[in-house]
Amino acid sequence: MTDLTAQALDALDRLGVKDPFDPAGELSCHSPIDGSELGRLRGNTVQDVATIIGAAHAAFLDWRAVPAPVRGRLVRELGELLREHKAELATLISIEAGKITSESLGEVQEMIDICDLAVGLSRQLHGLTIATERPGHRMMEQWHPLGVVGVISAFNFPAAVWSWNAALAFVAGDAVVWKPSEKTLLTALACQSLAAEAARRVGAPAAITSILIGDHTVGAALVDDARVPLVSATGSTRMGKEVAPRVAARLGRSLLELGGNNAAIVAPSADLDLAVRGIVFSAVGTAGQRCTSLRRVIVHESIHDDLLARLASAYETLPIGSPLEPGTLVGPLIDQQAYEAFGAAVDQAQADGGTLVTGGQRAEVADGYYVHPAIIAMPSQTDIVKAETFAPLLYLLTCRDLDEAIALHNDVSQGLSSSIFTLDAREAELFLSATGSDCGIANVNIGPSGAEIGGAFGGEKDTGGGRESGSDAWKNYMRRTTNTVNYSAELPLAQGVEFA
Ligand code: UN1
Repeated sequence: MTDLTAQALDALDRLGVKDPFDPAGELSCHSPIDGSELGRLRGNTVQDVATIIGAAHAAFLDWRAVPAPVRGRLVRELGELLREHKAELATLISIEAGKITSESLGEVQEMIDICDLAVGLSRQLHGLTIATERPGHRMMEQWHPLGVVGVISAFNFPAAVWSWNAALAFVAGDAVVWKPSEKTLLTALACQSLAAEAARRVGAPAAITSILIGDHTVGAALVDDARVPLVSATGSTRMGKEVAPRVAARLGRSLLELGGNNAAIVAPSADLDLAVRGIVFSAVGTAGQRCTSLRRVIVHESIHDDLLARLASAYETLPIGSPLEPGTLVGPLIDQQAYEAFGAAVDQAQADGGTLVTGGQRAEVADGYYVHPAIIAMPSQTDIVKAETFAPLLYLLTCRDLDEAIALHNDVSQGLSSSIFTLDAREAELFLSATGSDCGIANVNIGPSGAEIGGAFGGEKDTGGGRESGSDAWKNYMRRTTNTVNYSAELPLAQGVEFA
């Protein structure tokens, strides 16, 4: 047994997952830290999916009748369990997803935060009262539980993305069936264990929370099941384009949070020290493997050289290594495929006329796929710049004015997150206006990544249009009814229709 396996098993044990491994299992769990196999798991079959969804649906039928503020207790328990087990869940995330400890702890904090938000929401799932044109009538709307929510999540936020969906779905009165990434199954088992324990503590039906362990065939069975009115999918645009038509074919709803190609515009007035810090965190954090990671900097020509020099020197001292070592800022890429995509993008950008300013090579750390984060100065926004490469690869583009910057900014297919560094209020407001950034998230003087859960999270165009987490995203997980009540003894018809 490797040291990482022992650590993972110890964390799992404390999270309530006892002896998960089965040497004969068909699914292999790896750590990107050293590429080693942690253990093997037996997956679910397509037949299992139908049974699990059936049980979830039956649980939903009971759960929807529990008053929402009482449902909130489940999420409060989940939040408490996450507080109690923050360190071991974070360790598991680091071992499986390769995130540095501080970011793994941050991910668990994000889960605690959404639980807090959901507890409060459980008393605020309110509809409108609307003026009616008919005397002696009242019109109002109510929000009712929706049903079984299918959640599909990616490796890079192996726990938080589930919690954004699950915490809201649980208070909304729904059951959740989760298909996690095959790359982060242990983290998923741990989250499921905590949710099951929270359900047990409050006496909620056990099957309101379940997971599907397996490959895309298991995911497809979830997507195609008519008992699942909402499929919330986070991952690549390619995955979203497969999921959305299948869900639409049975007239289900999808909530999509897909790829990003997030940029930062750096204007002449920018505070460059702040900009450099914001850019480095967003471009290099999570080894560039967030959907909100910064991939493009669009800098004004007058400060291009200065910014480039500062970024290059910041990049040259980045500590690359095991995410479990204190002080590391750049952990490994998730796997060989991610490494190859990084290398191919670095080569293509140079073939397109780009200049490799720093990084781009493999860093020799253990047996994992560690890389030196790259900056490439590009003469123009070529196809490779428009593609999302899930790695620490930052393209630098030059602009002559803000109009040109915004045009370049929006000239990609994705529309998740964006930012501008400027001290000029006019520029900042223009960027946030209807004619500015076309993304779901637009920031001023912070990078595009690291959003808090209070805001609606998601984006436009190839990002899929969904909004998760805060604001009124809870409405995705409920069904709206419009109710008109006649408390008079007359029957006036709307639109003045006479029918007698
Ligand atoms: C993702 O990468 O799928 O804004 C989510 C952020 C995080 C969430 C990222 N709060 O970077």
